[in-house]
Amino acid sequence: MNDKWFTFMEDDCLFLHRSWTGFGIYEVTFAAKETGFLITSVHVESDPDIYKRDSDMGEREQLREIIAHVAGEPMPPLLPILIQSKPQLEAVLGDITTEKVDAIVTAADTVLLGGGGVDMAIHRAAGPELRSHCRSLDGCALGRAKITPGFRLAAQWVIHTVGPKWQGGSHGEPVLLESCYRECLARADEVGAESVAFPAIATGAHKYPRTAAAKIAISTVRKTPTKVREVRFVCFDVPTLKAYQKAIGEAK
Ligand code: AR6
Repeated sequence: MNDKWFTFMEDDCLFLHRSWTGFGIYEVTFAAKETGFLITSVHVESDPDIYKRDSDMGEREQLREIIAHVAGEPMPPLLPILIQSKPQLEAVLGDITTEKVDAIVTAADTVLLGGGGVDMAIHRAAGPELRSHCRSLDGCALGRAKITPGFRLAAQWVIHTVGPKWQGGSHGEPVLLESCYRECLARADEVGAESVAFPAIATGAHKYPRTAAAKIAISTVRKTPTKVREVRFVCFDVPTLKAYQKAIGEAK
């Protein structure tokens, strides 16, 4: 610890927190190489209320200095660093079909042909081309995600994911729900979508308790490496919105 940074390691990850506020700013992961260690990823807090970001180059230099300070020795000058920011998170009340983001997520079933709830609303708004396109996808497994164009939607893409049915919580539901969020971010990264809107996956017909589902949504999006910069949780009712706002507040 020095006057600006409190640093600690957990497994292969170095955490750099601000000494005064305690806010986590950097998470740096390392991989062992024959000649030492290589930084494989760097996550930077991008909420401007917590940390005003420098340019990526400035950040790279700053990190090099901090890590050199922690390690007690200078870093090699051409160390490759992949800078990734954590996405900004917000929860809003609304209808996801009207969201002006790069990609919206739908809570689908395994055949991907537009069931009820948010999936039906998205299929209606996207037009029949979406169903025709989905027919060629050969469905989607539980906990996975597939991506299609948004057709008549404002969003360019629709990410279709299949959430778990709530069966009391001991049938793998949390792991499957977490997988839905990770898979959706992976699909978004594959097409370069930088803003993504999620509904409260599995909390409708599938009856996943909203508080538990919101916690998984927030924690998974915060810890998953992604190039997505903005994640909006679009809640259809006030209790769901409150659950998401609370989960976002607790995760800070
Ligand atoms: N915008 C935002 N959220 C919405 C909207 C909307 N337009 N409409 C509903 N929600 P659900 P699930 C919310 O049932 O639980 C379907 O039949 C809703 O209030 O759509 O994952 C599929 O075909 C709830 O908070 O999805 C599957 O078979 C959330 O979206 C099955 O239901 C999810 O509710 C999936 O069940």
